[in-house]
Amino acid sequence: MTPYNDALERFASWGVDTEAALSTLAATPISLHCWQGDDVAGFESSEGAPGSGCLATGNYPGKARNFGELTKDLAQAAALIPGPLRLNLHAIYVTDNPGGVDRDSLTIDHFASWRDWAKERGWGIDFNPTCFGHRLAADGFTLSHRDPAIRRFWIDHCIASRRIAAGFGEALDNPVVTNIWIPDGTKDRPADRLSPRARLAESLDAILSADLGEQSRWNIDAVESKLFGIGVESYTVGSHEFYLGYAAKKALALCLDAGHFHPTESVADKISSVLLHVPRLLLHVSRGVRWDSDHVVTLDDSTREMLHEVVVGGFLPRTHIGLDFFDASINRIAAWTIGTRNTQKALLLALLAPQSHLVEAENSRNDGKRLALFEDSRSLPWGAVWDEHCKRHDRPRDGEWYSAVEAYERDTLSKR
Ligand code: RNT
Ligand code: ZN
Repeated sequence: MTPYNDALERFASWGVDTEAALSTLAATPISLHCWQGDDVAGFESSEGAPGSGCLATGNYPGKARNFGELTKDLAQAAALIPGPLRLNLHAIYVTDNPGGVDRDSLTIDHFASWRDWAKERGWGIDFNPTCFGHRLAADGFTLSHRDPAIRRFWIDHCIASRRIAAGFGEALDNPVVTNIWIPDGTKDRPADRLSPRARLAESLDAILSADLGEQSRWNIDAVESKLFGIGVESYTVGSHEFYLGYAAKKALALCLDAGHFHPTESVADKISSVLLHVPRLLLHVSRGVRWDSDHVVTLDDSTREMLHEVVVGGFLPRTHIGLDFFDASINRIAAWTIGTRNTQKALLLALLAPQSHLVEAENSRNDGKRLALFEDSRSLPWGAVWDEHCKRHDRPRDGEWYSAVEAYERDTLSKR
């Protein structure tokens, strides 16, 4: 009896089919965020304007400086991650822009290297307009800016991004999520909370009304809210309520970033509510430590519960799982590998939950039994199922991959 066969029987006695769990896990891609590879720097040659709204802390050596290095690092991480991946790309990672056009004029041709790379690897892509780190975002406002010319620039960048996404989708035969996040907000209490929000709604209307024609079926629009940011402590224009209402009205995907709420709020609890009202969910799996610190995802209860809600709600077909963390203080290949494997483990644990028994206990009002099932199921031999997943995807098991990171650091990263 192998450990996996033993686990299979044990789970079966709890009403759980480990083979079904493994095949769902194997069919669920995780969108690997390119920005962990270089601390959200990007490849634009221009000024490198301040006020990014995304703060990576740390200066671990060896970060990727160009397309060649970033793709090499992504391939190394992917070699340690079992199961399908996509690439979550930001517009600042533009590769083929010799003329240096500004962000409002980017097209799919400026991303030809990524398109070819993804095609070769069989990966899907997700895309993000970059509404930060630019001279026209230096005062902290973009789509809600009071200056119509600045607003127009960011509207055009977002329209360009939707077209790029659709172009990727068509080329890869795989729909692309375009996620809009903006940093707009104020450090201190604003006098007028309404006008910027009204302008943001108007800008989004303009962005979404741009016709993508035949290609539109390859693009899925998403919007991402936030509670606060550094320097934007008192007011965020694109708040949760703002985007929940907007996404419901326009039938958009809603992005829930695990770090974008009050630390005691349960993001897991929001999922069944929002998916009654919006067609699709984008998760930004992240880990806030005291604030939206974007730490590497661990196998903590909040991550587990988020994925649990997605699975037991039957929402997996309507959910896109993306990662959003950037730790510049540790080896970046390790960061990707740990965070992605943990997201996959959280998904596996959700797929292995004894849901039929839990619901039965709940329906018979046996809440003590329900709690016992929840707690006892934590020690079921799910590690053997995870090992089996790693084996079937020809990737190292837990405890057996870090030496590859060390070798890569020695041979490649330390030479940068
Ligand atoms: C910022 C948002 C956003 C970014 C990425 C880089 O708070 O979470 O998703 O992290 O777009
Ligand atoms: Zn995010």
